[in-house]
Amino acid sequence: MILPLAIGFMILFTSTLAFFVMSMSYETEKRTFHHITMFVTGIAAIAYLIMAFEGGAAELTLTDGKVRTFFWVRYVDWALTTPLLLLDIGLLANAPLAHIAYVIGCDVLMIVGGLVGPLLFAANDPAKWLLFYIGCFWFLPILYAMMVEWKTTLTDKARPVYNVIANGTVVLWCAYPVMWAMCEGTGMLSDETEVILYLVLDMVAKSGLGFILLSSHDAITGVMNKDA
Ligand code: RET
Repeated sequence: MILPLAIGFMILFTSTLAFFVMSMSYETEKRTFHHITMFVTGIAAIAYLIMAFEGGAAELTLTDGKVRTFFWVRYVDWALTTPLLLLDIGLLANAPLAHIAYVIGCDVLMIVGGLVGPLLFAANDPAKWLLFYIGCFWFLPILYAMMVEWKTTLTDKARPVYNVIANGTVVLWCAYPVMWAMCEGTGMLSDETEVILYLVLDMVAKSGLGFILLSSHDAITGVMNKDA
């Protein structure tokens, strides 16, 4: 269990440093995307380090008596980092800040829905699943923003990289509620499998898409120049 979590920490921490170095080739006022993306991987690196030390976890007994390790610190990580990821994507799309803020609000409700169920009602299926469905409900406006609304405000320069990042994010993010259902929900997957699958998802969603975004010089400078 410790090894994959330590690997996660190392990848995320190295990505954070790499994003910082990449930011140096831009003028200070054009480093917004670098800073946001660095905070995402920086926060997640701390969460992985905590998990590697077996912190931020609780032993939960599900309805059928199965005992699982629930890493609630993941949700603290997500509550901070998914808003930042949406800020990255929304800014890339040139979406109005008020609309990005609305989507972030939905995102926080989504994460809270996933967190409080297992934490407070591990052995109370109706309560746990109801909170999960509420979380899923708040996921819908997020998907709609990325797949429809934000495509209308895009600039031509940002369009190719937006499509890669937004489509990638939609696909990856859809895997998280599925993971919730198979882990916290039903306990179908073992603790080890859960750690490894989340590792893969988190690395691609944060470090992988982060690298794609920050390597897209034209898109970044296009959006930043518009701001200036
Ligand atoms: C929960 C359960 C409630 C319903 C939904 C969920 C979605 C979670 C998502 C998490 C994304 C996390 C990321 C982490 C990056 O490393 C909270 C599991 C819809 C989309 C991108």
